Amino acid sequence: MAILDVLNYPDERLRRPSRPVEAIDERLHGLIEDMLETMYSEQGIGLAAPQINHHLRLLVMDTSDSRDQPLALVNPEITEAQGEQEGEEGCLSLPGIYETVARAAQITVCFQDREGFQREEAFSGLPARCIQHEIDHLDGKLFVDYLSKLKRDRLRKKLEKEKRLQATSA
Ligand code: K1U
Ligand code: ZN
Repeated sequence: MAILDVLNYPDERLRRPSRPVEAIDERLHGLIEDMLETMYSEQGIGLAAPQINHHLRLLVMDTSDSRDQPLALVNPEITEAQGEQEGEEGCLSLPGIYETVARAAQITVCFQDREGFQREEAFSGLPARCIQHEIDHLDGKLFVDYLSKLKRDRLRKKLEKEKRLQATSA
């Protein structure tokens, strides 16, 4: 198992759409284990493959308080979405940035599990939010894309300032 580097915004590789997973084999199982280890070590509740520069339709998550209920969703597709919920989101590719985003409140997701079985499951609350955030990553979309231009401009300035400070202290 290994802890992998997470790409940071505004890295253009985060904008690349991911391709479907074709084979659920030992290699994919190794990638899933590495992604889970990376997610737990970064204290995340989810991680999408493109964030670690693997442009595959694969996400892992664990929204349990006990941090012992890992899930891997291969080729996930939202087949139904209902209602709306506003909630705070963070992103391991934008450390320290938290913003409120509106998402569907309940979703039904079709996916393959890590054994390759086709499943369809309903999610609500934080798991539903997390899956929508991660599927956005698979499509090259980031939660900051939902913010107003004013908020995005403020965020860009904040990140540029942080980069300048890092460069002067190095
Ligand atoms: O995909 C990622 O970058 C991981 C991200 C997932 C996520 C968090 C919150 C809402 C939707 C999706 C994180 O795990 S960020 C860190 C985190 O654990 C967190 C941040 C805010 C609220 C809850 C958890
Ligand atoms: Zn994210």
